[in-house]
Amino acid sequence: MRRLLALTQQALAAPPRNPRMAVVIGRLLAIAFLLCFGTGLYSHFLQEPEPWMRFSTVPAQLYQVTQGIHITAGIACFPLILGKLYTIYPQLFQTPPVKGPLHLLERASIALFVGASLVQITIGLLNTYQWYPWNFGFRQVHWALSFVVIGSLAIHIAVKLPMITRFWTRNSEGTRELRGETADGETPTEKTPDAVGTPVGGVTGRVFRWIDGSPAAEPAVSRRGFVTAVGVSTATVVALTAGQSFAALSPFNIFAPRVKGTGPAGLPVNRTAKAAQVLDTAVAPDWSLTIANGSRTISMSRAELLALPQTTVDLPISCVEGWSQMATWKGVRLRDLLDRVGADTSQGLKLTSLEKKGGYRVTQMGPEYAFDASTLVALEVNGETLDIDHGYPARMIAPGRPGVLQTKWLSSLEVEA
Ligand SMILES: Nc1nc2c(c(=O)[nH]1)N[C@H]1C(S)=C(S)[C@@H](COP(=O)(O)O)O[C@H]1N2
Ligand SMILES: [Mo]
Repeated sequence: MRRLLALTQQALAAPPRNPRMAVVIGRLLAIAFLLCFGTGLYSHFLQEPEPWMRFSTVPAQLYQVTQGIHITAGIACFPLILGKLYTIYPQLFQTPPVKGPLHLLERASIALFVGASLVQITIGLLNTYQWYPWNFGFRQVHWALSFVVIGSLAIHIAVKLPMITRFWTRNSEGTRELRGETADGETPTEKTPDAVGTPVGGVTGRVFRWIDGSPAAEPAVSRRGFVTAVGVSTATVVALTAGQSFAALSPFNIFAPRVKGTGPAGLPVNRTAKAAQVLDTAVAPDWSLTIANGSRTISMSRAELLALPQTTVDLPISCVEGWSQMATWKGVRLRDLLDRVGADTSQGLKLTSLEKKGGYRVTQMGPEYAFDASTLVALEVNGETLDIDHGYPARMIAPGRPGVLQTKWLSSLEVEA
């Protein structure tokens, strides 16, 4: 058994499979994970704020940027994780498989880390295509898994810290040993494979031998070829998808599901009026928007809203799924309507849509958005009457908020006590 494991490890040896490469890719992955985690926390709390939380309404593109980073860094994790797994997977066959309780814990934490990360980025990617081939709530699972991923990442880094420091830079002790140098320029001593994670055959220039001592063919993958492959594939997936979030890359958006500039009024649609089952109610002649503050209630038709002073603002739709687009909105300042029912600037709002069912039929808006001068009950977009798919007869548009909270087909606004 031991011999079989050792043979397998030997057979899988290749120049990129060494601890220095594991550290180099590991660092990039850690950066990507932390970016995803930070921007993910922000996105989560925007959608499910604690009562005391207040958010910045400036710059209006804040969420567009944070969520664009979230999705783009998440996509970059695919080639990076595959590259990292490529460098380390011969170690799956290390002998003995388990050296003791601590070693078992270390290997279990890595298994958890790899498994959770792969599930996390996969469901995240499928979500950007609005494809849900599972029957659990995406948001809850993605949220819970993020703590498993970050927790096991912390354990992984702690356990590997000695190795990480040995291979941190090109001139770290371990890296130099890998190149066959020693710190004082003497002839290299025999490596201590256990301490560095068994770099079997992981040294350039070394003759590869089978376990019985016979020379083996040079591995087909050189270190440079490997770095190029990981680098190019990461750059490619980023370049071909980031255009959904970042306008400069828009012409190269090949794979991302949303294309800027398409849809009614040149703006993509996320949930259609048909899907939301508002085809009748949205065009009903007796539609009106109800605004209530305790017992003070007003009700306004679209014509009445159009007769009020109109404001024009440029604000983006920034979808949690990563796509975003700037648009020019025209409508009534929300705070003008709130003044009419005597709301004060410490009060938040409950928004209700005509939509029959769906997670975003009823949403909450904090006072920092409700009283911002650029938050509108929008009646037009890009110079046209709102299309029914963009929320006719009236929709909410506020700076810095996730697209899911830009409620379409408004029905009522209730000031919270
Ligand atoms: N009532 C309601 N409003 C909604 C949604 C919804 O499902 N129901 N989807 C939101 C989402 S996820 C986004 S990204 C934006 C998209 O706006 P658009 O379709 O006008 O581009 O609308 C939001 N408004
Ligand atoms: Mo969205």
